[in-house]
Amino acid sequence: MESHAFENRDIAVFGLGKSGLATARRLQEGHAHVRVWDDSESRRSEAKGMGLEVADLLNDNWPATEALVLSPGVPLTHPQPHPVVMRAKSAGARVIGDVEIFLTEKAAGRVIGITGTNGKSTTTALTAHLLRFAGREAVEGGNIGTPVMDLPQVGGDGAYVLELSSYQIDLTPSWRGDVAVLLNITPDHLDRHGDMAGYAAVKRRIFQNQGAADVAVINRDDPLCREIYCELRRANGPRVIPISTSELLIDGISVIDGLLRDQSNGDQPWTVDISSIASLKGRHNWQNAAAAVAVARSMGLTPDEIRAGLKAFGGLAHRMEPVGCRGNVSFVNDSKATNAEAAEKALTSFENIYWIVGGREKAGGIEALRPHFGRITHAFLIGEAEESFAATLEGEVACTRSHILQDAITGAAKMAETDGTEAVVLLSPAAASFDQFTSFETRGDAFREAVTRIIAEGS
Ligand code: UMA
Repeated sequence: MESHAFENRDIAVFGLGKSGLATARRLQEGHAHVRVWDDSESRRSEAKGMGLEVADLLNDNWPATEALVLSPGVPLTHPQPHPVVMRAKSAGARVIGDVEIFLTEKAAGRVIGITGTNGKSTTTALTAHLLRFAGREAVEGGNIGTPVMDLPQVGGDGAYVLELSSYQIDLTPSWRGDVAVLLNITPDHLDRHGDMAGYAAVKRRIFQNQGAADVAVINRDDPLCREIYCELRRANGPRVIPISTSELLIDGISVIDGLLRDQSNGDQPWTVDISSIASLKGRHNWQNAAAAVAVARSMGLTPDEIRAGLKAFGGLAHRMEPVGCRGNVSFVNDSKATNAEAAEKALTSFENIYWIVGGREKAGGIEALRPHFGRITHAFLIGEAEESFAATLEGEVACTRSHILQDAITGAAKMAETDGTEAVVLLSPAAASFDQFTSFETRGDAFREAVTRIIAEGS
């Protein structure tokens, strides 16, 4: 996606991670005069190597610079604005993000924006998958990983499915989604938004500027979302589709005990049983499925297209990813669960669990998971958190100190195999990976590779 909005004009880009580099390059291809900077020396030299003009935006003058494109990870308002933000403001430049530029550059296609504290990556991936499975042109990007400026142009019937973090919404003053989704709002990133009210206000902006032709999908189960739902219903704004996993909705989409029921069009409901879809295990995934189905319906997909698409969804890597089965044992990679809250979702989705847990401990450890210890048959502890987690589990869950992932996998697979009934070997570490791996992805990849070998040996 070339960017021509700033052709022959001056623009600054601060933050040279994935999104900043993509934006700077697209702007440069579109003949803007782009100056870039990053607090990290190595990022600056990488940018220089790519032919970008590196300029000290913190100390240089800002002659005629119209806008500063700020990376989402750079503080805009809290705990305090980064000095480059102050510099831009005093020079009269607008401070925006890559999504703002994207909106001015996209030529055609509908824009679907998905936000929420949890579940937005799965919902984004599932929505794009449903559309593509039904033969539609759809691309996904944003917080999910692909910077929006790296997305291709889609045709008039195509769709951009964007996962938007609160940081990205905050940097997109003219945001408007043809379809906008709000999944939930629980405390997160409060350091960057001041307090809960500030965070919720930014999330609320996913529905800003929407008109009667637009669609708002919102989770009625979440208290803060319910307030927003009521406001939206009262206003003369978008068509609102509520979703719920706890109450049967006669004007929306509900998933009760795994049965998804859609009555969002107000006519005859149709249903699909998603309880046995491995990639959509757990109530949190039912909520994600309800949201994705609401979007798919509003994009004109038929119930049959949606049923087929849901069943073919493979899920996201490292998020309760089914890796395979051997005999009575299934193996699940939930390496993305780097804290107790995230691991809780996996623990409540399975029973007879052989749990691989540990890594670099986060505040609170695994104490919050105590109510679910009854689902765990045996725990295999790894990494720095080994002793601390063993102390929490003591007297409630039998443990093996495996130290490293490889030994935990071998031990868990062996023990689960002799279990006799259906069992799951679950990597859901409830801790960061950095003591033994470079990222949660490399930890999950190592799990997947080891399990693939174990399954191959058994067959
Ligand atoms: N930097 C500074 N000074 C600062 C802070 C950062 O110079 O004070 C520089 C860093 O040195 C680095 C760059 O800014 O070079 C990093 O920018 P960034 O953190 O915004 O990262 P990107 O690589 O551009 O990735 C961003 C999103 N990152 C964040 O929001 C923190 C990615 O979301 C997103 O996938 C990517 O754009 C593509 O759109 C990641 C994320 O962690 C997954 N998101 C948070 C979350 O999900 O909780 C919001």
